[in-house]
Amino acid sequence: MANPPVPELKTIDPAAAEMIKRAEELGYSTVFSRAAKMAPCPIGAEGACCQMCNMGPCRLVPTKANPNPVGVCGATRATVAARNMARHIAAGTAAHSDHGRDLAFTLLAVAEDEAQGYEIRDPHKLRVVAGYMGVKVDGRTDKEICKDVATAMIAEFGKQKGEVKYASRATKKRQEIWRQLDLVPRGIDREVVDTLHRTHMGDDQDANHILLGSLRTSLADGWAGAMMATDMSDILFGTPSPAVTQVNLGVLKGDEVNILMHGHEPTLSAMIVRASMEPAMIEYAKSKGAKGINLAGVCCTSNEVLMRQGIPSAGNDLNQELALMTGVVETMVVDVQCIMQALSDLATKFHTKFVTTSPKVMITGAEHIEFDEHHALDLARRIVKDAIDNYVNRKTNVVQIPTHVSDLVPGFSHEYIRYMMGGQLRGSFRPLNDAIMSGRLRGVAGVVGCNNPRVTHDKGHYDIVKEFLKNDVLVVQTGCGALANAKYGLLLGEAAMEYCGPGLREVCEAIGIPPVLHMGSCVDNTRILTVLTEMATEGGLGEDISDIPGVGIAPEWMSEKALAIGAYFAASGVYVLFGVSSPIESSDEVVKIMSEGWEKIVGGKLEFVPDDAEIVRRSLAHIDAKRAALKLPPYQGDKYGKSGDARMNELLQKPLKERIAALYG
Ligand code: MSK
Repeated sequence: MANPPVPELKTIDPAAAEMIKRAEELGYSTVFSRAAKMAPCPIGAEGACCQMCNMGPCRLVPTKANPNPVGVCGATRATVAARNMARHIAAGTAAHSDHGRDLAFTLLAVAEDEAQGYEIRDPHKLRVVAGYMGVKVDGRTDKEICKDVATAMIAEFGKQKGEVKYASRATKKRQEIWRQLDLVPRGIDREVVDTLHRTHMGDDQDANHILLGSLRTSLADGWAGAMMATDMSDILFGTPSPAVTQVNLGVLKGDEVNILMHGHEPTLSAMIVRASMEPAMIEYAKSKGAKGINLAGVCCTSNEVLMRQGIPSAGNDLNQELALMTGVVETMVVDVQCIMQALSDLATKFHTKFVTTSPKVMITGAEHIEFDEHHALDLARRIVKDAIDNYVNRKTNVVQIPTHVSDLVPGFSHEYIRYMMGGQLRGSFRPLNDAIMSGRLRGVAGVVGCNNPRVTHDKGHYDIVKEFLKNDVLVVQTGCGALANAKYGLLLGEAAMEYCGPGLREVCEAIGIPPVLHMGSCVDNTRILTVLTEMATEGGLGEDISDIPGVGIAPEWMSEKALAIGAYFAASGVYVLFGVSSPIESSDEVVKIMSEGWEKIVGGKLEFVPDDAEIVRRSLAHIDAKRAALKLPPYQGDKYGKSGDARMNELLQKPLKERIAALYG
């Protein structure tokens, strides 16, 4: 099936709808209008276009006369679809992991006292990570440990032989499965190169073998590059714990200097937060007539500063242009990934400065202020000061800020989840496992990933998660999916009362958590792997991630990083479902390999299912099948009746005598 056309209803986000309408009135294009104009190439969309060499590109479209077309070199539809998929996974792995590499160099600069503005914010985590990396801690200073950890992390990228160190964090059973299949990554860069090499013209032509190679490459992301990136961010900027903040376009302020931070990396954004809070900078903003400096994020840079510094978010991926359309953004500063090129032109329609900062990312028309971890605070001060200077250029006649904002509680790191179930001394995953074993929770789901204008903005995230809550499935979210449901109040404790089944509601009330836990940016999907591993080792739910009644969903995926994430979750034993459309639709053989084939060998699989209701149906069927395999009682939605709080509210309406009778019989 080719990519679906743009849906009639472009978004369920009222703020986004208001700004899409405004763009239409002003005659400005957005991702929504461009998607409507540009039909997807049906051949590329289903993975049937081969561009690996200059004898093509070959379009492998079956006809009556030729039902099994091959390329000029003889490549089959299966080979072409598998090669395309493998290259996507390699690109996604490269992007996430390179983010980790940059953090490793910042960590090293901190250890050598050469990183202006940065410090070790979580020395406890540094010591935990040192343990994973085989770095000695006894009798050593934080800086000494930090230097060895950073050096060991950097070495993981260029390692040629052996196994990446973080693979040992998986369950014993998982490690055995990987070793038997030769799936343990040797070094991060080596696996990316391996996939790029084997998919070059004239190399690997067995679809199954190509895809097996791509699984190892994806594991270099999930169990190395991205997992290390998460840990290093925690060491440098603090391990997240819950905070209250806000999301949606209404976080922008009409009377303050607005700076939007967009992309993925926490390094420069953390310094911008610091610079914007300096009293001299605030005074400078006031001297220009602004009431203050207002920071907001977009996409995953937003998730990074949202969960650590409580900086509000202007929204997810498809909100990026709409935020500029408010006319109040003095500067939009971007780093890497998910940054639309259209922003550059759109910024010129307003007074907005559009600033690129990564040595890897320049965009025509943007001002480039290159990030350097040695002088990051000075660079951040320059960016903030330039934004303040730009405040006087704001065209007040084009200002329109939607009023919509929602509260959310982000910041559920796996460390905090463990802590909230027993405190500092008795923290464990036992209560969570017990809740699944008793049937209070039917299972768990990770609903993650992007937005995509080929489907209604945020709708897949919202509809699927609400169904899970109704069915007593505890949900964790990252990336743009988390920001989507934050807009609709699902990342708040109150959501438990409104949407959850009785078992889930009871668990949320007992622990004091929302039923949807924000676990970070898209790099932080690795936190979910850690939670699943801890659940598997806690006991009662089998001995590996593949035994747990759980699923992973990306309802509105669009990036190659999403495919890398989907592949490493499948390789870790998770049933993964992607929405929108299938990039392997052209080959039944490849569809079967990534579903039944992968399930047989690694216990997890990756399927593309465009219908949200079908995603929920397959997910719940899988969760129930896993419960049965563990010999747990079958899930019964009405078994737990009313939760404590709901029952108390009802009882409080009754006369005292009736209340006592109801409670004590
Ligand atoms: S930002 S990769 S659109 S989640 Fe991480 Fe959002 Fe997807 Fe980019």
